[in-house]
Amino acid sequence: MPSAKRKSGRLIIVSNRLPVTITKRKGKVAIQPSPGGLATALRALQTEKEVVFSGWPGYIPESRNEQKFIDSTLREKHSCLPIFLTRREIDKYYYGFANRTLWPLFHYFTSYCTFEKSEWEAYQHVNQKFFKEIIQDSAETDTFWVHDYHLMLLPHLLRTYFPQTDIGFFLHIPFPSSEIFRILPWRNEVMEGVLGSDLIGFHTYEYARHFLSSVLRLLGYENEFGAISIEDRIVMVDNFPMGVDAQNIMTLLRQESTKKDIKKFQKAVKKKDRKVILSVDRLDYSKGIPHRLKAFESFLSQYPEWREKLVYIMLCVPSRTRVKDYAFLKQEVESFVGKINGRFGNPDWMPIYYLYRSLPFERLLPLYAIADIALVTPVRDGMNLVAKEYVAARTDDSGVLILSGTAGAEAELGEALVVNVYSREDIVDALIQALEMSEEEQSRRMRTMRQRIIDYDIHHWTRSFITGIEEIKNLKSQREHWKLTDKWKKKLLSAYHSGKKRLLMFDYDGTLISFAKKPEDAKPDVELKKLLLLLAKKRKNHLAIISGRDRLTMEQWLGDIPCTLVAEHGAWIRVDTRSSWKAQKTVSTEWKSQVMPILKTYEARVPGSFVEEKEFGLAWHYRKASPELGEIRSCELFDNLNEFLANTDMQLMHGNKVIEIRPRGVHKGQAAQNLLMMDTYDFVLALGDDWTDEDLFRALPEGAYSIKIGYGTTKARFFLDSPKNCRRLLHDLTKI
Ligand code: GDG
Repeated sequence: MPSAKRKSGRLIIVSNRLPVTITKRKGKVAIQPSPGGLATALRALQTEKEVVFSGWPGYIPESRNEQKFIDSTLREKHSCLPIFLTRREIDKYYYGFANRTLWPLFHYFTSYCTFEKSEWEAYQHVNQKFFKEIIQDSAETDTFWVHDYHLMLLPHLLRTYFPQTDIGFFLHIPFPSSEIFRILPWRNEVMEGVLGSDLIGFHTYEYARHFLSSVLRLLGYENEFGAISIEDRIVMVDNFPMGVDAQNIMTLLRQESTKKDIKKFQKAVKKKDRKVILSVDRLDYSKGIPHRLKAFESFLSQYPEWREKLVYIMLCVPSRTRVKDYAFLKQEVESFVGKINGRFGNPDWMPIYYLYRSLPFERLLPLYAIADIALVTPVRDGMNLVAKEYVAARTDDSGVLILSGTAGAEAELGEALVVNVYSREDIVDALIQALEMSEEEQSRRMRTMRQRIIDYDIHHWTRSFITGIEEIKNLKSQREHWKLTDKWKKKLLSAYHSGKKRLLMFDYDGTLISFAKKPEDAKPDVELKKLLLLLAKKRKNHLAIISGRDRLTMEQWLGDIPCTLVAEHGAWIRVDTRSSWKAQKTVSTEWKSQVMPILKTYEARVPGSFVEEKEFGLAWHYRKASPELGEIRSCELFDNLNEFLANTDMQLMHGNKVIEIRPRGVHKGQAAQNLLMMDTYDFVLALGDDWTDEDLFRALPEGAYSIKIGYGTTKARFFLDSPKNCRRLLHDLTKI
């Protein structure tokens, strides 16, 4: 494979298709860069970073020599790393899994979905192929930006090969509700594939929310304001609404050739002052074309006075013609257009100008310029750039945009006439409102939208996404800084080694042992008991296990270890095996009889949740409940109890999948202070995972080693990513 000029720290844009068009005429291959807002905006980033495109060139070479020629030309002259696909791969991966499974599923057309194992295998194979080809020509210092539903497995593949590299993924189509996504037999693989990224972008907040909800339900990963912690990585999910190249549109409109075309078109279709309605779509079932035609037919029959006073220009761009649903759609649309033209047309007037072809962008712009109304009514659309291009092209602020609420663009174009595409009446009403709208109103609506389109253009979009990746890169290096690296671990072990009196304070659940679905299942295993015993028996050590658990469980599970046990977050203490349990604070427990019924109601309302009664406290656990219901109800319960317990001596805590009520002033920090006063320690180590452990970290003297297991805001000095790594640290301590 000839090597593209390699510079470290490049931005590699990976998408199904390269932004080039390859044609062959009279035996000669010609390669042209494809125009288009996205490719231009990405190329514009060249000034800051070398940009390389990787993807299928859209052409199957006829010989090895031809492939070699295309390959080297693309590398040398177009900054492209081509991935050549065979006819079979294109059929099964592109037309198959991508366009007959993911596309309809993500657009809520479940009845159009096929779930063919061989197509899924081809999808995996092509994602692997992309991966293998890309790594041959890239380095860990490169940044990868993977695009769209064709390559959802690629981020994970890249992550396993380059653990430290920066990877972004952007989905151009909607991400459906988790109820729809879970239909996919290979949902977890697809999800894990995408989660290999550092930054995952969607057009709208809704799609991001749907994605986060699927991640939670299917894989159990929670998020904090869009940040998901997966082992020692952080994955950020956010929305980046894509824009259009508004400046370029305005420049093209000022060109003489465009002005000429506008005049020509006006003469041809606007004669007799006819109003022009325009739609521009790929011929795709997600674009709602039949719904729109039905509405247009109703409009013509309900408002005969408008006949001959308008024309509807309908540009349909051929798309995925080898998928059978698309071929049926073409037939359906064409017969409908014929029916409407036949029913309402006359030798002087055709209601619909139907164009089934692709036009160069410069020829499309005059259509935007002459259209009084743009009728953009997709059934479901990730964003819809046609709506934005129309607005950008209305340089005199005239014109009306009719837009369906199910297009992502609706989130930013609220001044449009927003319609429900399934309601014929809605579209008819919007058409009449648009036709009768005053110039002032048109301009008021259009001006606001146009300014937004200019401000948030395609360049703004590429830049925000790249900045998003940079921000995560900084976050990653900050995390590295706080991580208990080998260097810091060595320092800790050496301080432990030279310590003469050492206090070790360990939390139990989530620190020494991983969480289990049922609290009673998180028993200490043989290895853990052995490690704790070894540490407790060292003459210089004072080991304390400080937990929120009740004293009975602690006694049963850890009672034989010669260490201090602290139960119920510090309410009870057993100093050593010779002493008995002592309450740290005596408080009344009368409140329990009032709070218990409230907790029981929630136990009944949230399947899988349960109430735990402790001597001084009560806890409602929801780890086993449906994650979303659990979160909603827990917040509700927290609010209810907060009011109820105000002015009492009880304190309310929202811990890790638990709501707990305990006496005020009893917390792990208090317990730690009591322990610190028992002797003079020259080495102090505290381990914890939960926010209840933050009290413990806060109470530590300067120089103490405090480690949070897992990530999140903390007072601890260091992070360790999991109980598994915490266990490793205990092993190392026992070896000293
Ligand atoms: C996917 C998502 C999301 C149209 N006809 C011609 C032509 N076009 C250009 C338009 C526009 C683009 O194609 C169409 O973009 P859309 O956004 O409307 O739709 P999809 O193709 O389905 O795109 C969509 C998009 O990705 C971006 O993330 O918005 O939701 O489905 O730019 O101008 N261009 C030329 N000739 C034509 O005849 N040259």
